[in-house]
Amino acid sequence: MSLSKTLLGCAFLAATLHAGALEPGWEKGAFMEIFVRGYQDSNGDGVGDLRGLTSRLDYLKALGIRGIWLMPVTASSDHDHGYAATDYRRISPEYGSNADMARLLREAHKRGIGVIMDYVVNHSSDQHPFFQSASRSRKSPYRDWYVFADAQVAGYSSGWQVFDKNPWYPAPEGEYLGIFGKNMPDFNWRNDKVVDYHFKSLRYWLDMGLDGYRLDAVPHLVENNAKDWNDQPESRALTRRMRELIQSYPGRYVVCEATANPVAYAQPELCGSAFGFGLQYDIVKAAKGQPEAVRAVADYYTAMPPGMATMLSNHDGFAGRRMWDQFEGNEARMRLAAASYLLGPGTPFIYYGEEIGMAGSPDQSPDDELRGPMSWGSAQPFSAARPFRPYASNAATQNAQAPNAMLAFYKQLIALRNGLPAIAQGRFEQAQVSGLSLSFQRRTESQTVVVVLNYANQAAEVALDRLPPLAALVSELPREGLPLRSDAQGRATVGLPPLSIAVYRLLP
Ligand SMILES: [Ca+2]
Ligand SMILES: [Ca+2]
Repeated sequence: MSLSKTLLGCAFLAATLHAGALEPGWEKGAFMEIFVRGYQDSNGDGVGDLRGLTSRLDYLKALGIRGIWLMPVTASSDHDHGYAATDYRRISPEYGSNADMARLLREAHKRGIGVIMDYVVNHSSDQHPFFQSASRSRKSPYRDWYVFADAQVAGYSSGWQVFDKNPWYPAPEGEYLGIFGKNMPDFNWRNDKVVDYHFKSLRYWLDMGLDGYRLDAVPHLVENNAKDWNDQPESRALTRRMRELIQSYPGRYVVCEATANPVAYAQPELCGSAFGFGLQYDIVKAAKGQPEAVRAVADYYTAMPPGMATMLSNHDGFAGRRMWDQFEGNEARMRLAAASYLLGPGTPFIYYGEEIGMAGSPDQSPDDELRGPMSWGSAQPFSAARPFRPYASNAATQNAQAPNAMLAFYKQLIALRNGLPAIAQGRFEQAQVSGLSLSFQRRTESQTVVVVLNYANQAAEVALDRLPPLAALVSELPREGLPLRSDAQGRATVGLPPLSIAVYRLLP
């Protein structure tokens, strides 16, 4: 009795401390997706780590970041991206200790920054002790934790094609399912012991003060047969249960990777948030001056649920190369791409280094070029040693230390998001597309902001005809911009220089 009282007291204290740690609505601020291996090395081994990241929190705070998504940080066998997990409750020794994680959380909270962690739900590493046991013997207590063909009807494993591959692999005993490859065997989520194990692991980090999760590849949790393997009802039901567990803790945020159907997974009753894969291609095309893509961006924002997570690129090659490489260093067009999502609805995720115009690592595979060491500059570099992967090809000129116009612009955009509730939390309304210009309004009950983007390489006169009549608007971007007034019909015209952005706030 006294023990359970004590535990209750601890849980209450932890919840109280956490509830005060972050402002309500923090999850609508800008996030930074961080590959810890590539962020900051603290001990001179050429590999980034949690202490290194903690030492860079002031940089993130100064940038205006409100949330961090850590790519997997628990022990893994790949010694790179971390998605081949060998332990769900222990920080990878290369990155530090669980105590280092607790310290990162405390220090981030002091700066008003929440931290979410990648959680790899569908599979473990083939080196995970559970799978090592399961694969060696049909009598292993962990045999039913994974998906083996011998537990299914005869012929179950024939005729599968997943991502152009047969996902079944031979084990010392029998055949197992590995949707993402031989080294990442799928868990059997129909086994209650697996559910219980992962739910306890999720709680482990939440109890430490973690602010939520990015749940990896959730449409792949449960497969039914060779045809019905993607986005099955059972996978949705499990995703929903995980989201409910996580949000039984106050103030937590969950975002899902659900490439099968991001809009469905972003609904509040399912995951609540999901990455809007596809939008980033249209934003890049719009910023390169393709008119049909400008319309596509407007249509996407008009239709999407407010919980969508947006981005320009991430750690995966399929989502696209780093912005610098896609735009070949054209900073004006990169600024337009940045404004197209940082001033939009949803939760924007900046991929680390994007804010300084960091290029990819040279001579690497499409995935690896995206995961290079952060270009901090030569005064306080990523590492005193040779880094685990080559520095970005433009690290000498484009870094966080050199005078950097991109960084200054990102700070401006994020400051607008942090300072104007209509941008962070407001509805997306009154989108108007004309050629290569896009305007839209962001609105809460008490604030209206008008965003105007000129994607054309020439000056534009943009007509706004859906404003309140006789309204006064002040320029928020550029700061020195002239005020604007709508006529009795709610119309106004804005002159924009080539490849530029204007933001106005309606005076109440
Ligand atoms: Ca290190
Ligand atoms: Ca699966």
